[in-house]
Amino acid sequence: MENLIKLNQMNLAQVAKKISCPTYDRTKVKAGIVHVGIGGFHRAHEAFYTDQLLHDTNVTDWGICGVALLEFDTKIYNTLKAQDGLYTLVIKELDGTLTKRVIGSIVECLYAPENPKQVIEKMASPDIKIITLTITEGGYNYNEATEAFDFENPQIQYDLEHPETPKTIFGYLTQALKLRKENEGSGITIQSCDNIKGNGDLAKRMLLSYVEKAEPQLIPWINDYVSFPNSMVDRITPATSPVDISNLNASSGIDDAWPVVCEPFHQWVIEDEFKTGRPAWETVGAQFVEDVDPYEKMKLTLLNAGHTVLGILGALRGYSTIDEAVYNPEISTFLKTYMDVEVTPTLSDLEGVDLEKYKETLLHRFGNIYMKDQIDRICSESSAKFPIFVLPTVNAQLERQGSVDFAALVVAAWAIYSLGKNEQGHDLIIKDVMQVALAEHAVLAKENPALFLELESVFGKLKTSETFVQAFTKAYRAISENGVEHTVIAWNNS
Ligand code: CS2
Repeated sequence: MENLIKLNQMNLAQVAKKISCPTYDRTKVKAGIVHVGIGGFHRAHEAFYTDQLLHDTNVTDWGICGVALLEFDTKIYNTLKAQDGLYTLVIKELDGTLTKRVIGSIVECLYAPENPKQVIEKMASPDIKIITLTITEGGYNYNEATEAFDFENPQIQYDLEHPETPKTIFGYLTQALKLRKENEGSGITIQSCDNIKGNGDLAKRMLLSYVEKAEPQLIPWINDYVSFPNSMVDRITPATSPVDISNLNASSGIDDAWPVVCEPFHQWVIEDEFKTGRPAWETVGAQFVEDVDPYEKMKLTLLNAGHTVLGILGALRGYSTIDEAVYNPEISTFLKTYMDVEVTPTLSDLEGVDLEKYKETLLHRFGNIYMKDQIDRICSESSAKFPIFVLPTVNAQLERQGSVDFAALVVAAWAIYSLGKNEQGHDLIIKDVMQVALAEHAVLAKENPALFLELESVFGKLKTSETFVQAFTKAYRAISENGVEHTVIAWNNS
């Protein structure tokens, strides 16, 4: 692979002879957005939309400064930094064609663990009008059991004691907003891009809880000068595999150490609540609406929950990618029935969205055989995902006395999954901050399945619902005795 051209700003003209590249002058673009969390999802989505905007409109003040907040992000930071923020987006079309484009909207990169001050100052800088966040569902530090901010998190305690060298997003935002206020700076927008219902509202609530303890005098300023629009962000983005990297580089002749792969579908629905201006993202396909709730609810309970259903059942069954699970006819019938019988009735009051069409599109998206979306990715951090993706449907169904049998089967499958072996007896790679507690409860559940539901920070008060406990116990026993596939068949035919 000797003649590959290294992807970076200096080589861009040469790279452009091989692959579609930014045609705008990146050196003139300055950052107006700080984005925290520069993983694949951001780079397939917001950075993609923003690149298109820079390309189509020649604006120069809406570049992105990407921040790696965690030590875990060291590798991605080093890679992006070495490539001057450039990377290739590889879109895996439904017919197997690959659409490749170098994205140029990330014009700066910062690494917070090395230089927290620089990140705080950047967030407080007058050039920055928006801070966007992709910090994962668990990153909001919300405790399902107490329904409040989790002050017991040792990292939060650390931030309270070391305000100038924080580790969490809450410590950073507090210091940055404090500095902004001291500098008599303009207001700012904090925009969550995570898969959470009311993601802006939650970001605000959690931040204010922290600020109340850390810098209470800042609260009135935040209320007046900071907005937190809700948004719904959608594009399936598997983890980039070594094969994706070598295929791209061999076919294009460039050396990109970390391209991003994704599906063709993309959607971004945002509430238009920006304190000090925003990019005209609508010119490149984003939708600005008054109320994002219907879109969010639909996406979280159908797409993300659909992933969880396929992921957990598929993992136990021994599959490694989502398309394998969706092409098992019994599992896909199960998913369709779950969506029609248990989710759809809870969405009956949604206005402005076409549920039937959405469900149909979803099955095509899940079935994209070129994506090879990893079941390990989908099942990771399930303890943060179930409460957002699946349990709201369960609670709404219990309230309206509708069926919860399909959801209960998925939760039961998760309890068995948490024992750490699939049905072929192979180890499962479980990546979850609650892994130890999950494993302990999974063992207890072998004697008495309902004990799995004792994990209150995940299930809240669900264990007090007799209907759910019964459905869950029945499903747990059925899977333990007959395996996932037979149980799914039995449920499909019930
Ligand atoms: C997935 C999401 O992590 C998950 O469980 O459901 O990452 C999903 O691929 C994206 O939300 C798609 O927009």
